[in-house]
Amino acid sequence: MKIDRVELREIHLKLRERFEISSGSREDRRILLVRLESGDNHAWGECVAAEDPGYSYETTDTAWSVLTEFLVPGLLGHEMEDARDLLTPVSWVRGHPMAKAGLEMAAWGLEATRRGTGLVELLGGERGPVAVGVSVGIQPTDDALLRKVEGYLEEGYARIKIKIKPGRDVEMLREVRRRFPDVRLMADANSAYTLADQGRLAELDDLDLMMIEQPLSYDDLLDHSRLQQSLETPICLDESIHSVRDAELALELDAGRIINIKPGRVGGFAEASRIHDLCMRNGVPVWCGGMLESGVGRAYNIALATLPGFTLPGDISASSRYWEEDVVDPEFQVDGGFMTPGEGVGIGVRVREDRLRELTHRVEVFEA
Ligand code: OSB
Ligand code: MG
Repeated sequence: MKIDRVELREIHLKLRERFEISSGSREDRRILLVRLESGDNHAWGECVAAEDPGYSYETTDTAWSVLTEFLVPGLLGHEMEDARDLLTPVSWVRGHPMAKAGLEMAAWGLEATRRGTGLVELLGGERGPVAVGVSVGIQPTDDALLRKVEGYLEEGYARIKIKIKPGRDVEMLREVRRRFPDVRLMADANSAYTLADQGRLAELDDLDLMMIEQPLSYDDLLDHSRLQQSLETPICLDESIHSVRDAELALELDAGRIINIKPGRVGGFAEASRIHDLCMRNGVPVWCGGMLESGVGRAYNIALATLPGFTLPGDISASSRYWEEDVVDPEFQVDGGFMTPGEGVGIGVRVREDRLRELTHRVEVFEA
């Protein structure tokens, strides 16, 4: 399958509400979409880079730059065997996994389209409803947080993740636990702590959390390992894992006992499935994280989460949790805590190109 045409498109989508995490907050998303074309087939993919380098060094603009200067020119006209080898000609490009993943995942969508099948089948997942959770941003008050959690529980989410930072952590979570004694609860710190906070973090052990996600630095495994030895609550790694090698090192060091796999953070589906396989072999549970994606990115996340090692609910929430109106049809819905992957060929849902045009801020087209 030859890549005949690549289109990069930046769309702007406003979140229904501001999303705050320990490293900053966001309301207006600048999303980079990728459209690959081969013969009569095409598919859309999404690059998960954020607007600022607070989560990763990659941003919408760095991804745009690396894609236009190096990745797309390196792949255009390339005859790929299957989606897994799309990136082979540009394997010399170091880093930038988010930019690479946008292309790589679109290639899986394209491959599925060409074969007349879905992403789930192409990946080898099991078609059916997937248990999903929701990630709740830092709220101005504990009362506001309790109301938010209550609303999401009414919507049926199978697990609630709460963003924390120093000053908004143990007491706040204790309130949530008191009010909802049986709910599956976890916390995500987005690297807001250091080992000096070990005592404070150990207080979380009383709250029956499923895990604490990425408490320490984004590039640190050694301190996570030290912290894990003193905590009963499992640590889940997010920012620290960019490849199967990172995951191997993390498991070797016991730096975390759960891994959040975001395909957009690890360079795409091929690397994501390698991390999944490694974790399954080692009995380490994984779940699929999110990056406030549009429906395009969500289609890939929900498909990945049908693999058997994804035993914990992911951050794969309904379209309406993020947007007034999504860019795919049908929109993603959550019913009784479950989401079902789209039934269509390719990515499973139709991308509304008319709506994309309305939301577009820049486009660049490359032809072989
Ligand atoms: O740490 O998982 C994270 C969103 C943006 C950046 C980082 C994270 C998140 C989320 C939201 O937690 C997940 C989602 O619902 O997309
Ligand atoms: Mg996280």
